[in-house]
Amino acid sequence: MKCRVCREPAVIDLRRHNANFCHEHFVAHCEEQVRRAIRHFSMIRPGERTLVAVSGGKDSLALWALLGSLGYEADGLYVGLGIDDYSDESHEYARGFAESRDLTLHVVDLATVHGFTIPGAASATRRAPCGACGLSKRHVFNAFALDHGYDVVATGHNLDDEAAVLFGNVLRWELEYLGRQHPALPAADGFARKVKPLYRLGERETAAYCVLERIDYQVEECPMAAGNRHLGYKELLNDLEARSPGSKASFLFGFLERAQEQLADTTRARADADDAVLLRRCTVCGAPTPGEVCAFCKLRERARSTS
Ligand code: Q46
Ligand code: ZN
Ligand code: ZN
Repeated sequence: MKCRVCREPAVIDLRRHNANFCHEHFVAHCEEQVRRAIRHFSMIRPGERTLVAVSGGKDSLALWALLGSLGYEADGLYVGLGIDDYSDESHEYARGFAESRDLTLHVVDLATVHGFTIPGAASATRRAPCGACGLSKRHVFNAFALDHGYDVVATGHNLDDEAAVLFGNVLRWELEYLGRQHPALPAADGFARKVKPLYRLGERETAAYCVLERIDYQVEECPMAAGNRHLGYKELLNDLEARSPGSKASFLFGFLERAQEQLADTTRARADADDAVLLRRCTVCGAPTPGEVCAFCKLRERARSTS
């Protein structure tokens, strides 16, 4: 197995690209995929301040490292979810990476700052934890970016994540979600720009990148992920990919090239026609919300009062 570029021994084969790469050219390949993603969707413009959502896992640490090697100055934000040992350990990985590269890592601990944890919120709402977790992370990242003058929030969603979300949305024909599923969501009143610079890299690639670049990351999966629908979709898509390499990428990239824009236009037109979706400010925290109190503040209230 030889590297496609230099013919030296390869360390990884990427069937989707019909290519093998040595360490050096695999890293160059990862950088090129991220560079292309950023350029194609104008994700980060020169001089902008970027906040990376850092979990301590392979994707967010690979993202932080890749942004650095492409010359972007990015700080990290770690959100403490209070998921027992898993959270303590993930914080250690995030902190270790930041220290080793002399990067700034901000921390918002849900329990300390907001008085609840994700397991607590899940039992208070009697719903799957990932709903409360996703809502809390989105809220905290956005609020932190706005409060601290960051122009853009970058998350480590990779090709596998995005293809699995797309699969779920198509399965139920969630047109509104499809209209909003995009690697770069523009800033709006009360919302920072959100970008996913890893959407062209698969999870096998981000893991290999970390291993080759000696980035220590949390391998253990979140214990609350069991039963998460997306895990099932990922397995299905992996089977498909094994039979037909490139399927995941053509599914996701085809959607982005040929369908997303029309769906986004339809969603926008519907939102414009519907007065009910006009956003006001949350009376508790000031975040944009269609109601009086935003979903995060409602969740926090519920989780605190039952804990
Ligand atoms: S951390 Fe949170 Fe994930 Fe754990 S509770 Fe679910 S959403 S699985 S990325
Ligand atoms: Zn090579
Ligand atoms: Zn609020």
